[in-house]
Amino acid sequence: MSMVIYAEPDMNKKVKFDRGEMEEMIVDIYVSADTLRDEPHCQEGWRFFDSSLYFLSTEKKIWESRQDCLERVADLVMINSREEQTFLFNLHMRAWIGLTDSVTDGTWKWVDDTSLTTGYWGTGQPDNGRLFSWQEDCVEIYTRQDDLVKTWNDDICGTNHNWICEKGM
Ligand SMILES: [Ca+2]
Ligand SMILES: [Ca+2]
Repeated sequence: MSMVIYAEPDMNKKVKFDRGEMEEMIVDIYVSADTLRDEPHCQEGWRFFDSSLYFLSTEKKIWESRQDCLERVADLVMINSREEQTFLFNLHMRAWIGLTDSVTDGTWKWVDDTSLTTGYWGTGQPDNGRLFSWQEDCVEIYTRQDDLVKTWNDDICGTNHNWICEKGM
């Protein structure tokens, strides 16, 4: 049923299809849409941005919600660019991201074990819970700030938050 449409270099020349051809093309478009919908990467709950898929939880869990991501063949989100940070900021979620210094205090590592290069910390963060006596080793993105490049906070890993998983396409 597939067909090839050749574009004429002469833009003034109108391309004509008869009714049968048009109907066939319309069927083709619907079939393609169905095929796309059935692809695993278009499953419900995932959002697409710049060659990654993101799962936004509706539940809240401790940072080890990471397990949920691993079960989805993904991992907690790693924020690798300002564009990605902007995308996540615009979701207006407060959620765990895949960054922690639980191995060596003060050394921030992404879940794939790469070191943090550019962080989008909130003002005064990370503070390791400075005002209190606990350790804050896990990072959340939060939405109270207006400045989209100042939205991370280190928090206690045992706190319950939503979480965001990411997987590459
Ligand atoms: Ca990423
Ligand atoms: Ca903090």
